[in-house]
This record gives sequence, C-alpha cells and structure tokens, in this order.
Amino acid sequence: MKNPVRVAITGAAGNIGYAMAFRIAAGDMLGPDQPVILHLLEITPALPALQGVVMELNDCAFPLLAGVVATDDLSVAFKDVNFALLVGARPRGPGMERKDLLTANGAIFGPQGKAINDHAARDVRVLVVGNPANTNSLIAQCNAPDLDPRQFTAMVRLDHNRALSQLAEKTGVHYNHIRKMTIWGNHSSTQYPDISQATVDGKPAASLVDTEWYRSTFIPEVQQRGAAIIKARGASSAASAASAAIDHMRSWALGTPDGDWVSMAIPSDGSYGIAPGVMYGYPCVCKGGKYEIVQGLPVDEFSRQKMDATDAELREERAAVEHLLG
Ligand code: NAX
Repeated sequence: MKNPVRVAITGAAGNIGYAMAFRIAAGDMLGPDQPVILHLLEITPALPALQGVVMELNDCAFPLLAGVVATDDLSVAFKDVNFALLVGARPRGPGMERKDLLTANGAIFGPQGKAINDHAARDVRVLVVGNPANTNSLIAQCNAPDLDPRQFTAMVRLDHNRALSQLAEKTGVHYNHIRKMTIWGNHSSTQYPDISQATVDGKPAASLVDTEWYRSTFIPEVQQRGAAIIKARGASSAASAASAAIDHMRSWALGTPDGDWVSMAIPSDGSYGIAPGVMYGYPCVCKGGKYEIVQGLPVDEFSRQKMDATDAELREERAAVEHLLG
C-alpha cells in the first residue's frame, strides 16, 4: 500500500462537498491502492454539520481513509495537502450583481490561495469548483506567488461530461464511445462546447448530427444544463458536480487514455489566440501527473467567434477583481 496523500475539500458540509468526500475516501479519485487523509474546511457556523460528515465518514469504515481533519482554520486545512478541491463559495444573494458576487468570492479565494502558498505540499494540485470558478481560480493563483501558476485549475469537466451525455443521447451510442469533446473558455453560459473534433464510435460527430441541431439545441442545452437541473431538482447539481471534480483530479493525477483528451480550465498561455491572464477551458492530455494543451486543432470562423466571446467574458470578470489579484 502507498503512503497516504492529503486531500483538502472546502465547503465540505455543503451539497457538493458531501457528495465528494465519500467517493474520494472510497478511492474513486486516486485509485484503489492510494490511502487518503481528508482535510475538510468549513466556515465556523457550519462546523457542527461538518462534524456530522466526519462521523459518517468514520462510520463507513473505508479501507483507504487514513484520517480526517475538520477545521475552520485555513492554515490547518491546507497543511501539507497534495490536492485541494475548492468548493465552498458565496452563493449569489438577493439583489447581488455579478460584480458583487465576484468581489465577495474574491475575499474567500484570495486568502485561500495565500494559505495554499504558505502551507500546502509543493506539488499541490488545485481545482476550483466554487463559482465563478475560472475567476476564483485566477484569484487563488495570483495569491500564491511561490507556486507554479499551472498548479491552479478550474472545473469545466462537468460541462464536458454534460456534452458527452447530450451527444450520446442524440446519436444513440454510449458515451464510452465518444472521444475528443472540448469545452472552451468559461464555466458559464458563454462556454463553447465544441464537437468539431469529436468522434462517435470512430466517426466524426459532426457527420452524424445536423448543424442546426448542433448550433441551436446542443450548444444552448449544454450551456444551460445547470439551470435545467435546478428547475427539475429544486437544487443545483451536486452529485454530478462532485463526480466531475473527481474525474478532473483523476485525469490530472493518473492520466488520460491514448487517443482522447479532457477539458480543463488552466492558465491561458497564448494557445489558440487566447492571451495570458485568464483561466480558460482547453482540450488537455494528462500524463505523468502533468497536463498539456492539445495543440494544432483547426479553428473555423464559427468556433473563433465563440472562443473569443467566452474569452471576452473572462477578461471582464478579471477586470472586476483586478484589485484582488495581488
Ligand atoms: P452549498 O451552499 O450547498 O455548500 C457550500 C458550502 O461552502 C457551505 O457548506 C458553506 O458553509 C461553505 N462555505 C462558504 N464559504 C466558505 C469558506 N469561505 N470556506 C469554507 N467553506 C465555505 O453549495 P454547493 O451546492 O455545494 O455548491 C458549491 C459551489 O459550487 C457553488 O459556488 C456553486 O455555484 C458551484 N458549482 C460549480 C460547478 C462547476 O461546474 N464549476 C457546478 C455545480 C455548482 O453549481
């Protein structure tokens, strides 16, 4: 058996945190031979609820769970952690503008980035789930000057999985047989779910569906899937969001299969004409614990316009929190 690794989850008593902690403890994220010590962070008023989560984790008697730390102290939560899943965030309150939400969350993710910088293991991998995820991740990254910016990422994997699911349903093929789906840009309604490179059972996806369906149904349905879940369930996506976060970390740590890629929001580096300065969703392959952007994909006029629109939104978000970027 390997030595345990430390995995931090923030907002661990919330919907997503609750769905996530048990699956990570069961080995779904890092494999059946990797023990984990969970570091669960909550705000002080939620500590009693968090204690309930700890009791349930213990009651599962998971073979891979080597310990649990439950705290409201950032320096304890991120001490020596190898993985950090930043889920806890401020929800949009009544009358709150997008800009207010960005600033309120900046006040959470700035200090968390600094605490990760000061206390986490030097190989820490960070995934931000709490919305607005891309810009929250940027804020955390900018407050962690001693770490490589590429150690910070944000989640577009739920959008990626939603796109796989929609295309599988349309083509009548199980999503196991779909490859090379891409989500470009922001985890928001401007994201660009792109099937131009995707294959279904080895055939180009674009040859199996008509352009009208792709542009007028598929893209908006993937973009608006979160709202559809809220309408149906009366609560926002939780188990699927937790599952996507686990997928993101597993791909990053253990690799992507040959001939396929995943979507990850990572620091833009000029690839595909997206200037540095934002956390942008790209197609990525992972190997040996590292990710690389898939380069050289063709970009047509339609894609260019969509990729630039979501980039423009990320630059606006960045401008609203510039004062928090350290
Ligand atoms: P909940 O409100 O159920 O849980 C959030 C938890 O975070 C609460 O227990 C709260 O006490 C805690 N929290 C708040 N501030 C904190 C802080 N400063 N430090 C530590 N904990 C803190 O929300 P949940 O449904 O779990 O959603 C969490 C976040 O994920 C939200 O921002 C949500 O918008 C975002 N989502 C992101 C998705 C993505 O694909 N990137 C999809 C799902 C989800 O909507």
